[in-house]
Amino acid sequence: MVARARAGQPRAVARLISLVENGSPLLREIMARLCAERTTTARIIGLTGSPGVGKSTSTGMLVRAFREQGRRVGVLAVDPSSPFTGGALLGDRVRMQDHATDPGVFIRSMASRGHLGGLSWATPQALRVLEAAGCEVILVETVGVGQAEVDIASLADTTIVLLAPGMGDGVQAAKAGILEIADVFVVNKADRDGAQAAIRELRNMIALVARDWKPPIVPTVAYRGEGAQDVVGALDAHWSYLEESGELGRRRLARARDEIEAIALATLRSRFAHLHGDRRLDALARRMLDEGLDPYRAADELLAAVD
Ligand SMILES: Nc1nc2c(ncn2[C@@H]2O[C@H](COP(=O)(O)OP(=O)(O)O)[C@@H](O)[C@H]2O)c(=O)[nH]1
Ligand SMILES: [Mg+2]
Repeated sequence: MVARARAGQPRAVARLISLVENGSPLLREIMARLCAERTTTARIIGLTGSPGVGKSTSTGMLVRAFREQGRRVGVLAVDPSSPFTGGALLGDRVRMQDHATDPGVFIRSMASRGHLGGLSWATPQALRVLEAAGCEVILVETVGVGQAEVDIASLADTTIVLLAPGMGDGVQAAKAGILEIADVFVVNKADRDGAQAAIRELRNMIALVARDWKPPIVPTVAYRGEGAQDVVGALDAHWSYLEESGELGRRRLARARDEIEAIALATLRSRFAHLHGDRRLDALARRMLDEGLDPYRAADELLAAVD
């Protein structure tokens, strides 16, 4: 299956990502092969923002732009908020229809179920599959809700934060800390009233943040494809900054660290899941109640016993 995915067969790619989604025990072997035989490195671009702001439409627009450059493109739509696919993601699939028959585009959606430890656990593995299939650029769309957008920023080389006029996003922006995570701001729906005001407000806020990289603000009308080249230009400028400043290496190292940590924690958690009702735990609880054992010592003994 890995060989077929590597050859770019969409069904093998889809199957491997399903295994990631379901936390298959085969993943250990699959990841070992993917890592050992890694030949290419994909450029990972995250898109985040409120529901309805135009992430899927913009993703479609960017896919078209990268395809025009002859690059193979992957799209991963991650829904961190619910264990159910369908719904919003179904709508996304309709918007991506243009690319459905293009062999140079892989589109997958993934629900990150709670028990997998969410985005941090599964997304890097899905990205690795798409990378192995030869994707040079991977766009990751995720709904900007709470922790998810911070997670996406730590997964991507470049994070695009989308806003739209009239969604009250300006105020939200400051609150949610997106000023820290956005590498590029896209003000979509620039065909609507209030776009210029939104851009002005954003520019004032950016001016207050001390960062090496000042995120550019790009207006777009995604459903008409307007502004696509400006977004690509902003992405390229950020990419150059990443390479020249050494930030690219730092981000990727941090990402690898996060992934290892997420797997280690998930493993620990699953080991402990079996402990509930375990005799060792019962015995320690008994000793705590009857023999004055303190909970820290008890926890130490438990940790020493679990492997
Ligand atoms: N007026 C306007 N509507 C847009 C634009 N881009 C997308 N939309 C519409 O906004 C709605 C939500 O878009 P979608 O891409 O699904 O948003 P997502 O939830 O962020 O993925 C759809 O009905 C789009 O057709 C735009 O530039 N201007
Ligand atoms: Mg969407």
